[in-house]
Amino acid sequence: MPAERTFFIIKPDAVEKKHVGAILARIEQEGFNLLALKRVHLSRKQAEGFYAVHRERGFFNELVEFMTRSPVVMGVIEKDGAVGAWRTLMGATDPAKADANTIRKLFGANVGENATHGSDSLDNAKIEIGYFFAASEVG
Ligand code: 3AN
Repeated sequence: MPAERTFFIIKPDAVEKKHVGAILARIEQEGFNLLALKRVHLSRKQAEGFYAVHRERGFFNELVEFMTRSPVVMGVIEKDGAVGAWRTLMGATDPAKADANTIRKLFGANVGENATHGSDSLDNAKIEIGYFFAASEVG
C-alpha cells in the first residue's frame, strides 16, 4: 500500500476532557508519522466552510456550534494507506457502534461529540490539509 497523508481533528469534546495526549500517543503507537500539528479555536466561518458538504443536513448547525465551542487540535499524519487506517482507528461515527479499542469507542460520547474527525478519501484529505495548513507547515 502506498504512503498516504490524511487530516485529523481532535474535536472540542476530546480536548475539553484532556484526551489530546492519549490520542496523539495512539497515533504514534499505530505507526503514523506526525507531519503537522496545531491547536485552533475555529471561527464559525472556518467550521461552516470545512463542513460545507453537510450544509443541507439537519445537524449542520449543531455540528458548527459544537466545533466552534472551544479549541480543537488538528494535524496531518502519514502512513501506508493512512486514510483508511485512520478511519479504522477512529471507529464508527456513532461511538456506541464503534469497535472495541477504537478512539471513538474509548473517547467519544455520541454521534455528534465523537472525539475525532478523519478525511474520508485521499482527495478530501488533500483538500482538508490545504484548508488548514500551508505546504511549508507540513512534512
Ligand atoms: P464521519 O465523521 O464519520 O465521516 P459524517 O461525514 O457522516 O461522519 O459526519 C460528519 C460529522 O457530522 C460527524 N463526525 C459527526 O460529528 C457529525 N454528525 C453526523 N451525524 C450526526 C448527527 N446525526 N447528529 C449530530 N452530528 C452528526
